[in-house]
Amino acid sequence: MRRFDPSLYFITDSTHYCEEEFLYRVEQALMGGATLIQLREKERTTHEYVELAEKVHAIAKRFRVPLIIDDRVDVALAVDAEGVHVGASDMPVAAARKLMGEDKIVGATAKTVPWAVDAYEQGADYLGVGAIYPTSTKVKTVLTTTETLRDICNAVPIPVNAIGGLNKDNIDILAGIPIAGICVVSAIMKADDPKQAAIELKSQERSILGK
Ligand code: TZP
Ligand code: MG
Repeated sequence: MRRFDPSLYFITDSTHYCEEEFLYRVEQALMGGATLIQLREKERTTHEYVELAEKVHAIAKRFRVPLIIDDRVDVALAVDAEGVHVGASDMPVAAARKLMGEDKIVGATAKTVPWAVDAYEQGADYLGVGAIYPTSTKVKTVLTTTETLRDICNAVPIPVNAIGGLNKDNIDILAGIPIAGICVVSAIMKADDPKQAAIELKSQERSILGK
C-alpha cells in the first residue's frame, strides 16, 4: 500500500539557485519537517532532470520522505522515486498508474469536481487543488475558490491538498475545509531560512487545520 503524509508537501523550484544552494535548501526543508517533496523542473534536459532527481532522492531518503517527480513518469522510474505528479497536459492518470505500478504514488492536479472524480477513478492517490491565491511561481494556472476546494474534498475519498500562494500568514482561509495538507513552493523555497519556514508552516497548520 502506498502510505504517505501529505500534510506539508514541499514542491521545489531550482530557478535562481546554484545546485549546492538548491540541495541545501531541500535538506533544510526536510529538516524543518516537510512530509513529502516534489521535484518540479521545467527547463532541464531529461539528463539533467534525472541527475538532479538522484541527488534529491538521496537526501529525501535520509529523512524517509517520499520523493514525487513532477510531470515525468520516465524520470520517476529512472530514479525509483516514490511517485509522480501529473497535470492536465501530462500523461493521463490511468497511464501513469499503469507505468508506475500499484506500489507507487500517483498524484494529480484537479480544479473542478468532475476533474477530481475522474482523476480518482483513474487511480490517483492524492489531488493538488489550486491556485488558492495568485502565485509568483512559474505556473500556468487559474484561481480555484475555497468552495470548489471544499466540494472536491467532499467528492473524493483520497487526500486533497491546497496549493497556490500559500504561506503561514494566509492559510487561515483553509480553516474548516477537510484538506489533507498544503503544497508550497515559495513559502519554503524562497524563505531566508527554509528550515524555520517549514517549522512555522507546520505549527500554523497544526493550529489552523489540526494537522
Ligand atoms: N500549481 C498550482 S499553483 C502552483 C502550482 C505548481 C505553484 C505554487 O507555488 P507557490 O510559490 O507556493 O505559490
Ligand atoms: Mg505538470
